[in-house]
Amino acid sequence: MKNVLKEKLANGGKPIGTFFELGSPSVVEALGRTGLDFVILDNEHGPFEAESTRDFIRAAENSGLCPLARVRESSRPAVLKLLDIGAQGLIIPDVHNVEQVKELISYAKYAPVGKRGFCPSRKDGWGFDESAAQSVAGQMEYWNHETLLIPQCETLGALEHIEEIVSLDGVDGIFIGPFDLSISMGIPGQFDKPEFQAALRRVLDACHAAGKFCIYFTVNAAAVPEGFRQGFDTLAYSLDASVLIQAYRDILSGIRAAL
Ligand code: 3PY
Ligand code: MG
Repeated sequence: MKNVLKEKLANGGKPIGTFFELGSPSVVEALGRTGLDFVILDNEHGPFEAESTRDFIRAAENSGLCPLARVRESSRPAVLKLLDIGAQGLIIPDVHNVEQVKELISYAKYAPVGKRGFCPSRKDGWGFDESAAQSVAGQMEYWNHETLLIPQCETLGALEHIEEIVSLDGVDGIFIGPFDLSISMGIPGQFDKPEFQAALRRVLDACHAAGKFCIYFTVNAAAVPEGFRQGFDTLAYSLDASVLIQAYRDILSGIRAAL
């Protein structure tokens, strides 16, 4: 399936996504009616695994949302399963060094970029989609192009080696995890600190110098337009559950104030 998010990023389309934790395909369908561009099916902090994630991917595809997934861990099965069921991009948490990213590329990208294992699977209609009509080598090139590998920068190790990480062939972009990055820097949640802002600038500049995109995460809606002004290519805003709670709280407090 063509990666619409990748196209929007290439055209400067300022895509906006959100994390999905609530674990029901109906929630994905509902998110598809909001104007969001992508959803991140969170296998790291969310309660579900690959088998349920497949149903969420199906719901995203049917609702016009690009399905990204965050892997539960940096392992070959964690990467392969989510790609083979049709995730159009993988976000990889807890990256600490360049070697780890090289391993991830070897799991996620077919040769010659990596060593991804090949098998007809849901992503290509088990060998019956248009993409599967071409040679095996053609399919390998197609999927390397259409599937995004996005390591997170959320540790001091990743930050210290960010220029080398983004220069690797097979890394499509970086996702900054502000909570874990600030914790790793010893300034938990202090996103306004100059050293945190300098770290964001470093990652952003490294990504753009290497021709890669940079995603920022925020739970503050006002920080989304600000993030685009700072130069981030796309932003992930909050989580489905948090937004639901906030929306009900706001509506109920308005109702109660009017009673
Ligand atoms: C972080 O802020 O650490 C994240 O990974 C966002 O989910
Ligand atoms: Mg994190």
